[in-house]
Amino acid sequence: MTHLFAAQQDPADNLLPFDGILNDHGAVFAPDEADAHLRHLLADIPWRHDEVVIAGRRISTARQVAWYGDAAFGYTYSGVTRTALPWTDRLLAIKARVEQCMAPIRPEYPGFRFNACLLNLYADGTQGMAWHSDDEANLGPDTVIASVSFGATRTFALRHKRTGDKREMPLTHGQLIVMRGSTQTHWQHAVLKSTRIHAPRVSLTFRTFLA
Ligand SMILES: O=C(O)CCC(=O)C(=O)O
Repeated sequence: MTHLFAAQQDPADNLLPFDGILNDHGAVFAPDEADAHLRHLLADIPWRHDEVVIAGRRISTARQVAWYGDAAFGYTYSGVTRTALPWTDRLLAIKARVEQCMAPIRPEYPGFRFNACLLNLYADGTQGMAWHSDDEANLGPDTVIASVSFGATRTFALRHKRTGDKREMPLTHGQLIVMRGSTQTHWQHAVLKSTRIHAPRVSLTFRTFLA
């Protein structure tokens, strides 16, 4: 297993060996700012258990989610459609910081902006996210996904669909990573479970929705 980094990375570095781009911006929120975001997100977001359809049966996940966007988009994955809630001021402020951090890659994406965000709440390490790619048609090809973490450090893993190559990295309080290029076509990602983690983590995954 290759660990992606031990020390702070240059956000311009690509942490994937091939077939995609993963940039690590490190902690882009100061600890007190990140603490305030975590506290308010835990209290104010109308968290709901996610639902997936497996073998024709609708199953509720342990993890909770919320889906926000510019418009009441319907977002369908794992056989279930969710309708976006309107942005809150806090989410817009976090989004603005993320977009500001991504300024160096803007020239590669003329007119680019995020218009939606899927939030995930993991109450503790017993809750994770299974291997998947964010390759739904309404995200388009070579989609850009920015992921911000608040709360407990969790291990984020990537696995190449053909070669099985794996990468793992800890995602810490206030950290921003960006997946782009052909990452969603060639790699799956997951949030690994651990019985040693007893605190919550919230992730915000900003996306550009085409419909
Ligand atoms: O919580 C995370 O960091 C990953 C979330 C994720 O994989 C997703 O929303 O598709």
